[in-house]
Amino acid sequence: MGSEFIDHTPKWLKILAIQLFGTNDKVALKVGMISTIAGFALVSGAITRRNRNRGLAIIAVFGLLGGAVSSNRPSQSVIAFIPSLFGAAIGCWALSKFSTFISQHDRPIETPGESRAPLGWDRRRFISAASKTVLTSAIFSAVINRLGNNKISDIRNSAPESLPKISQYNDLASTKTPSGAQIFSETPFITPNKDFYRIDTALSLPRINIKTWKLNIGGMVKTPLTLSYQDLLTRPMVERTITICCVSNEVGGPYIGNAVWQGVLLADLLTEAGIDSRAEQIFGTSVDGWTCGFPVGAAFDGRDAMVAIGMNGEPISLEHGYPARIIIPGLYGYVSATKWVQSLELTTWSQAEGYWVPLGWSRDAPIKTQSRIDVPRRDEKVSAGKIAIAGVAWAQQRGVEKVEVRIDSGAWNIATLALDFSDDTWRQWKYEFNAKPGEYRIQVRATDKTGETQTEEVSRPDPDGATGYHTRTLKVI
Ligand SMILES: Nc1nc2c(c(=O)[nH]1)N[C@H]1C(S)=C(S)[C@@H](COP(=O)(O)O)O[C@H]1N2
Ligand SMILES: [Mo]
Repeated sequence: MGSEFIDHTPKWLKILAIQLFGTNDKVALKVGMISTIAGFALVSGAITRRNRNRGLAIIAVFGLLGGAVSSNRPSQSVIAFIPSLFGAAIGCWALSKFSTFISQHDRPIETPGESRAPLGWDRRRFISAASKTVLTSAIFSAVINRLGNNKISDIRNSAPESLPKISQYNDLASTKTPSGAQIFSETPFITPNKDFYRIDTALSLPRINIKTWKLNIGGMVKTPLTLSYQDLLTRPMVERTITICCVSNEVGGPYIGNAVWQGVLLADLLTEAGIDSRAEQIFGTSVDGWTCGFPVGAAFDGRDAMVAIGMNGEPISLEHGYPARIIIPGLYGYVSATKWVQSLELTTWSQAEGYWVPLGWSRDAPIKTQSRIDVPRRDEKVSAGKIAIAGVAWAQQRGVEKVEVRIDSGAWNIATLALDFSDDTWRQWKYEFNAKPGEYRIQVRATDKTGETQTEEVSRPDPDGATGYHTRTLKVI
C-alpha cells in the first residue's frame, strides 16, 4: 500500500515531503500509514458497538484492498494476497472477541448466577485478552522481521567478494583520491559508499535472486540480449569516476556524490543488439517496477554511459542497485540511473514515459551547472583573520572552468580550483577571505567550459533541477 501510495504521489506532495522530511520521507510515510490504520481501527471499534457487521466490514475491506494492491505490485503474484487476508482475519477475530467483553453489560443475564461483568464490562478479561493479542502480534512481527532480514543478508552475501580486475586502478586503490583533486578535507573527492546519498521509491529493498536475475535488452533492436550477472562480469569493462546527482537537490543540498563506477559500456551492448534507427529513447525498468528513459544518443555520443556493477572498488550494494544499475554522466538520476535494472528497452518517446514524467517532471533532464559552499559549515562561528571558504562545483559533460565567490554585494573573486579530473566529476574550489569581525553573506557561482555561468535566477527543483546561487551567512567573531 505504501509503495502504491508513493507511486501516485503528486509532484507538490513529493516536494513537500522532501522539504519536510528529506531522506526520512519513508519513515514519515510509515508513521502516517500506521496512524491512518490506527484511526480506522478506532472508528471500526466505535462502529462495532452499534453494529458489529459494519465494524467487521471495515476490516474486511482493508484486507481485500491490501491484498489486491500487493498482488498487483511489480514482480508479485497472487501469493502477495495472503498476508493481508491473514491480517484481516485476525483483525476481525480480535474485534469480535473484544467487543464481546465490552458489550456484555448490554446483554440481559439469562441465568441467575454470579455476575461475569462486575464493572459493567469485563475489564479484567478484556485487558488480559488484549495483552495476549498484542504480545502474540509482537512475537509474530519480530519473527517475520527476522526472516526478512535474513533474506536481505542472503542477497547481500550473493555478491562476489571482489570484482574482475580491469586496470591497474581496479582494486580498492581505485578509490584513492587523485592527487590535486582534494584541496579541503570536509568533502571527500570520492564519496565513500556508506555516505553516498540514496534516493529511490523503494519502501523495502528489492528481493534479488542473483541466480535468476537477468538484464534484458530488447524493443527496437535486431537481436535482443539476455545477460546474467555472470555474463556481465565476463564482459570487457571500464572504470570511470562520475558524479551523479538528484534533481530533487535544493541549491546547496546533499543529494550528490562522486564514485568510481565499474561496468560494461552501454554502447558495446547496444551495438551488439543492433538498434533500429527509429528508436528514440532507452527505457529502463527496475526489478521493483520503477522506470525512466533517456535519449539513445546518450549511449553513443562518447560519454561513458554504462551498466555499472561496481562502485568504489566493491560490487554495488543493494541500496545502490545491486546487481546492476545504469550510470549516465550528465543526466539527473530520475531519467537515467535505474537501480536494480531488469530491462532496457529501445523505444520511442510516445511509446513509454518514465516514472516521474507523468508526475510533472521534465522528460529531458541534463544536469545543471551548480556550485556549493561546504566550508565554513552552516552557522559555524569563525574567528577573524584568514578564513578558508571552500566547496564543490559541477557541470557534468561540460566541465567546470571557473568558480567565483562574492562577499556581500562586492565584486566576484576568482576561487582556486582543484585538479580538473574530468568533465564528469565535480571540482573542488577554495577562496581565502581576510575577514574582520562581523556578519557576511557569501555567494558562489560556477562557469562551465562552454563559457556559460550558472543562472542567478532562483527556481525550485521541479520540473528539471533547482537554480540560483548558493548563499551562506558567515559570522566572524
Ligand atoms: N529502481 C530505481 N532506480 C532509481 C530510482 C528509483 O526510485 N528506483 N531513483 C533514481 C534517482 S531519482 C536517483 S537521484 C538515483 C540515486 O541513486 P543512489 O540512490 O544510488 O544515489 O537513482 C535513480 N535510480
Ligand atoms: Mo533523483
